[in-house]
Amino acid sequence: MAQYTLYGAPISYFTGKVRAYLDWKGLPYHEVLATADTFREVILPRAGFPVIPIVVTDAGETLQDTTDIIAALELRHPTPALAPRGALQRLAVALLELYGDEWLVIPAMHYRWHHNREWAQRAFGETNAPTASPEEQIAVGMQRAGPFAQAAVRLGAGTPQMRAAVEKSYEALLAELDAHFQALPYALGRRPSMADFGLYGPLYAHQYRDPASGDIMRRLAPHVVRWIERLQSPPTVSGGHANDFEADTIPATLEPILRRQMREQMPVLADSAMRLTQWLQDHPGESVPRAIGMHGFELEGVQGERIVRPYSLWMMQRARDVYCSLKGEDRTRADTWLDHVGGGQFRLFQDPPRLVRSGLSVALAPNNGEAQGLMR
Ligand SMILES: N[C@@H](CCC(=O)N[C@@H](CS)C(=O)NCC(=O)O)C(=O)O
Repeated sequence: MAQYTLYGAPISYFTGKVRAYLDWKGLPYHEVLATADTFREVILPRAGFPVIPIVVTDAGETLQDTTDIIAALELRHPTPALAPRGALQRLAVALLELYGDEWLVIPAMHYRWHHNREWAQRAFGETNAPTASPEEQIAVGMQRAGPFAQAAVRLGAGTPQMRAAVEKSYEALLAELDAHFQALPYALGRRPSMADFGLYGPLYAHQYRDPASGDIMRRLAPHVVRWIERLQSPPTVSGGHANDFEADTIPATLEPILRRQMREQMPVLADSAMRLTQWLQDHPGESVPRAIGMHGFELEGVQGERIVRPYSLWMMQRARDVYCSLKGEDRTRADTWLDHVGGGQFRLFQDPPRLVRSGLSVALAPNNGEAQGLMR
């Protein structure tokens, strides 16, 4: 008897993240396809807005947002442990989840909508209207896929020069990931952590499963393919305590990946924080939209434009919380490691006011964090 119901779809980035997590944890669940009917009858009434995935528990609670879903399930099912205890590993995990969720969405959307568009439109139609005729599915798919296709451009992959830069960066990342997974089975070594599920989101549904992207991955990164398949048929994990993670070190082969994140994503987050802080001052009492205008960014030496996403700063806050909670020896080790991977901007990040998640955006935390003892 299933304890959880996952409403999602094979084509969905964030469904992939939660599905891989549920499979590895061995939690009892069944998956329901997010068709148009499912959206109308279940997702909209429960979540209040159209989004996948959501998880519904046997007790009827609705969980939304993959980071919050996994955190809630981890509290209920602490073993096998997903979170390492060591300071450096906790920091690396939070950073890689931020990277997977909020940065690798750029290549994921670019490749889907600029290299797999017709396939993706058909897949959207089949998901939305599984019983319709192929012609109807194409029409439905084109309509449903519209906003997602535009998102590739809004997230940054607009001009031909920037699209080439996105591909250059992604192919280099694939080479770095391939070297890592050639050396080690999982991100932190011998057992999966949240870093694996964070990276699996962008890399599975779009980059492994979409046909043209899957060809690229199989050609350039066979060890990444094997890691994806390993996460889909998880071995039983021995033990189950957080201290099963190896000593608190970060594998050297992860360093180029974190260095890439620091170089590419951190300047965007720093500018987003400045803009959100200003926006909050200029719009007192207003709810924060999913995008607050556009800003410039740089990738592989190319200048582009993208939306400013407040939600990314909530994910960043989680990583900053890990860092800011470190004391003494742990802080010193984290600083040394961050400097080593080019993380000066992360260390010195100018945090916006304390945030809480609100749907697909954020809101100011009550008392702006003071009540939560989070003053820095
Ligand atoms: N941060 C959210 C993102 C969820 C999300 O973006 N889901 C996509 C499908 S993979 C979606 O339904 N998007 C609807 C939209 O962006 O309006 C999470 O972690 O759950």
